[in-house]
Amino acid sequence: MTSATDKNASTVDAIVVGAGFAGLYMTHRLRGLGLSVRTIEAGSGVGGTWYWNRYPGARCDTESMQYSFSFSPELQQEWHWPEKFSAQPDILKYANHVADRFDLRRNITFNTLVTSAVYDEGDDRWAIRTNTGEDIRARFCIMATGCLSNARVPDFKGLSDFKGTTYHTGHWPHEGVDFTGKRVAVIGTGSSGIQSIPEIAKQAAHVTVFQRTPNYSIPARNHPMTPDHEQLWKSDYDARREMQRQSRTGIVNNLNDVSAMAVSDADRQNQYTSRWATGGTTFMASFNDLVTNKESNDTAAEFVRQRIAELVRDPDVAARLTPRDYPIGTKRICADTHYFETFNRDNVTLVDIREAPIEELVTGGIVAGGKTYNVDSIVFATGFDALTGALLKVDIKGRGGESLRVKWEAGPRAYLGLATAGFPNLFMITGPGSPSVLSNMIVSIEQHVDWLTDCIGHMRARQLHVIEPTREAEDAWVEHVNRAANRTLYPRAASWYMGANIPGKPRVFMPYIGGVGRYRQECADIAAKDYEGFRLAPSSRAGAFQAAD
Ligand code: FAD
Ligand code: N01
Repeated sequence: MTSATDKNASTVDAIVVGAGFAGLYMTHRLRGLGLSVRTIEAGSGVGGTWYWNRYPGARCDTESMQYSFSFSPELQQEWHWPEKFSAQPDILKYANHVADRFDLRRNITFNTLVTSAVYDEGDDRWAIRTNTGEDIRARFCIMATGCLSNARVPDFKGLSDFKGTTYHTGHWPHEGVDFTGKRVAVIGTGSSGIQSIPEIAKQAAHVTVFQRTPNYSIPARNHPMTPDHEQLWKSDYDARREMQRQSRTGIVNNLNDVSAMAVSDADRQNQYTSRWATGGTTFMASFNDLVTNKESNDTAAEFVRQRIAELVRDPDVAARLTPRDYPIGTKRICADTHYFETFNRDNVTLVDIREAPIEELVTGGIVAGGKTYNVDSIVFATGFDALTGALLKVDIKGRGGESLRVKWEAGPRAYLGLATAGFPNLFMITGPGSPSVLSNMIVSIEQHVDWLTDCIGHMRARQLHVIEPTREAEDAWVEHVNRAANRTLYPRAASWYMGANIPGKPRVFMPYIGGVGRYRQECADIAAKDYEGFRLAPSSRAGAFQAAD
């Protein structure tokens, strides 16, 4: 019999890959079911995103009162967030607190990468291998590997020729970086670039920003948590959490539930002005059709363009920083602290690499548009192989040795974004085909983990040991996800949602845009109909679930 506390057990009921928020909560719930669990984490600590992304300025842009676990009433009452949008060190502190408070570390093996997972049909178990040479067998394999965990440095010509220091925002050194007196290049102007550039510019001698696509960004207007705001949430947490769960994005954002075209010009302008003044990405909740109606979207985009023109002194620089060729919100909207104003500083230069493409890296810097920019350090704020990258890094083989990489060659296919046909008892938390990155991810993580816990509990009660979606159900879900995406403006942008940031990656809109509340209901309905679309079967062996102590 395997003990739930035994980190060294080589056969367990469930293996959880990853110890970010998803892996932590999954471990907690599976242990609560009495299953034996091993959680394997590549990093040396918990927290996932918040363990790896330690770049200057890193913070959440979902309000902390909402970007936090709801599963424990005590936890949410006890915890104090210092700011409206908390910084990375505070979110990491929270993840560590959760791990300690619920005694999760005893299940976690750190500094270990899962390299392969192969389904053994003779035994209905997954055979998992790690980079430390360990083999673990598990009934369930739960991939809590993260949607934005596979950091990517583009394959620039001459990459290894550069002799200065290089950093990726998603792999920032734990000891921090001192840029004092340094000439720094930042490549990339997504959320990570937009957060880090103002902070790096405060310290460095000079910052050269290499921008391929300008981004829409809303001032975060972050501030210390006020006792009133904290109390407002804590005195009403149950109801507010329920609102989050039933909402479209997992965020209570006071959605103005009317079309931007249904109001007068003055009312529309007032709505945008007021949201801009409040700050944050809930700007996109100004009207209910900003991501579905191009005419409405144009009004919001134009409002932001006008603000950029006001914030940036040099009109040429302002023009280059102004997004024009994709609808606002169809690449992940950003929230910033003095991003556009940073380009008014004497020590910041913008290089538009659409006009002057990066040709190569050389010993002393970057050559773009025929000009050499000499720098001491390069910061790659170039993003992630999102949604599928971390999953496909693991060599996953299902029934008949089918490879997940091969199955997903033309894009990910998963039923509910939770499981994929041919790969029994393999689950993905916030996988492609679920709301995941289009939502407050902690809400989506909790929903997936709770659903899975109920599902595994249901199986155990009925002595069922194998669950797998049917190809028909999966095809229908993928079709549903695609139809939902095509009703929106999202496919019009070359975004990482579409896989467009990775050369050769199939262009498929990966997350499910149906909305957090609707998706929750769809998952609940499927469970209520005896897990419609899944095939559940008893194992060939008896007594397959192991009791934990
Ligand atoms: P992760 O936190 O990515 O954790 C996955 C873990 O799995 C990692 O620790 C990784 O090391 C480990 N892992 C992966 N593969 C393997 C393997 N093969 N073997 C062993 N271990 C493995 N979301 C929001 O909703 N609101 C926000 O404001 C917000 N801000 C963000 C800011 C930044 C800078 C970034 C990068 C993302 C942000 N996100 C935000 C998204 C964020 O990723 C999620 O909110 C959430 O933290 C994801 O948790 P997770 O556990 O699913 O994945
Ligand atoms: O990555 P990104 P990120 N040559 O992919 C550019 C979350 N997050 O790390 O747009 C030159 O968004 C690329 O250009 P383009 C959030 O979900 C949240 O910033 O592809 N440039 C782009 O400008 C976010 O969306 C927060 O043309 C290249 C940039 O690099 C997600 O994580 C903070 C290039 C990459 O932007 C990812 O954000 C941070 C190349 N070859 C992250 N390749 C919050 O505030 C890429 N680029 C909540």
